[in-house]
Amino acid sequence: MLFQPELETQAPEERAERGAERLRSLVERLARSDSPYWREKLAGVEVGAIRSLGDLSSLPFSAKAELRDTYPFGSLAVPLAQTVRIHASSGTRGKPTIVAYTARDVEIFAEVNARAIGCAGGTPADVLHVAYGYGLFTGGLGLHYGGERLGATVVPASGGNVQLQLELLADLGASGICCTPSFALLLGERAAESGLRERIALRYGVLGAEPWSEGLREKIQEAWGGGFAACDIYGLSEVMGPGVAMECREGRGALHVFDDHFLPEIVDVESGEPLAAGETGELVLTTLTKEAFPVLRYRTGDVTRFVEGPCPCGRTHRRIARFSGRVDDMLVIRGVNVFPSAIEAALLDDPALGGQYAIVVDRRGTLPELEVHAELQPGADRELVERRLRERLAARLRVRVDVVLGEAGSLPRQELGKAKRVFERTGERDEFQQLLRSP
Ligand code: DLL
Repeated sequence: MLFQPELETQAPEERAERGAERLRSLVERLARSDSPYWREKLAGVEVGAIRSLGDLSSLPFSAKAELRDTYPFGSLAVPLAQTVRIHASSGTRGKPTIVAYTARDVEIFAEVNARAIGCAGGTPADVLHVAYGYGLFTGGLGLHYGGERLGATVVPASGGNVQLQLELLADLGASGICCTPSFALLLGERAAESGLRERIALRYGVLGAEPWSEGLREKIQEAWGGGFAACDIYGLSEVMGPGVAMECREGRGALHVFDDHFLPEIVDVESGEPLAAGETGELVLTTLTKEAFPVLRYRTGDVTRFVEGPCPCGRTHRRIARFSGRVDDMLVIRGVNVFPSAIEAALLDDPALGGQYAIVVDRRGTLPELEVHAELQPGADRELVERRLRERLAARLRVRVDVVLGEAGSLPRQELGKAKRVFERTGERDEFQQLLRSP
């Protein structure tokens, strides 16, 4: 369902014209703001020289480290009294970044998430179960406001408490669920075990906040049955939260970037130079309409490419491919670059394996070694699957990988937050063993 049909199907040239006006007014606003961060960054930038979106590449980048250095409010572009809400990035890579919203920002946050839920097939008649964490994390409240804005009946379930969540999904008749893909799979597994699966009639999932492969999508869709569409939602706190880009159920494989609000570029990771259409690089985002906490050419660290051509859903937003990882997630194993997402894809291509896995980087020797833990489906031949997986991983990654297969259900499940898949093992500390030992 299109929540804002005129805006979502607007001719790209018209949107670009409006975008250039918005960009000009953003730069003007930031250069005049009270924030020394913005005044310094924009010193020497001539606002009059910004005539079209093509001029974007002449503007300076902003980076996560700068936002962290100006903690908490150094890059705030309005007086704090004009803001109505605070969120924070999850802080898994250091100190959290504080982000703030004006009332207008909260309105747009809700609008883009209403669009996103519509992309997955959501309607105002739905009961929508939101199982992203509520709190400083943007996921819960972002999709909550989006669901309400769409007119759905929102159930603010938040994370954890799997049994209660399953009962609510069944009793309240939810058609849509918003949560991380790993939690969608966990709920699906437990629904089957507890016998509640038959009483749950989910049609779609708005799944994101962590990378996930096509293989995991298949597992989730299998767990929830034929009619369930698992759709990918992308976003980040520094730019807004969820609702920056969303996959529609008609054109799966690519995400619509809501580019009337968030302007995407893809640049070379090393040089920062814009890449040609179709080339893979780092996604850079500029917020065109945000008031409190705008970003200019923000280096997201997320790796993707533009996907050209019209989408069958009729939306005209620029599309990007699903994410292959983060610039800083890349493991370097004996000189070879390995993205955890490539390991996930290789694992989930094997029908004899479940959707849970863990990657251990063993750094006890001179050179790091990779160890992959996964779960064998009941009845599968362990030796055969182990050998098959070892060979597939070696062929695809070009490094040797140790494979350890356990029974279905033997790996720890995470009920809160983003799935942690990569664990470090050093002489002093073994994160994976610690996890296995924790209750
Ligand atoms: O994860 C916002 C969000 C909430 C998105 C709910 C989607 C759903 P942060 O905690 O700031 O914000 O983390 C942002 O998570 O830079 C990506 O590396 C990663 N990420 C988010 N969505 C996806 C996705 C929220 N669909 C960081 N695929 C981003 C891959 C994703 N990675």
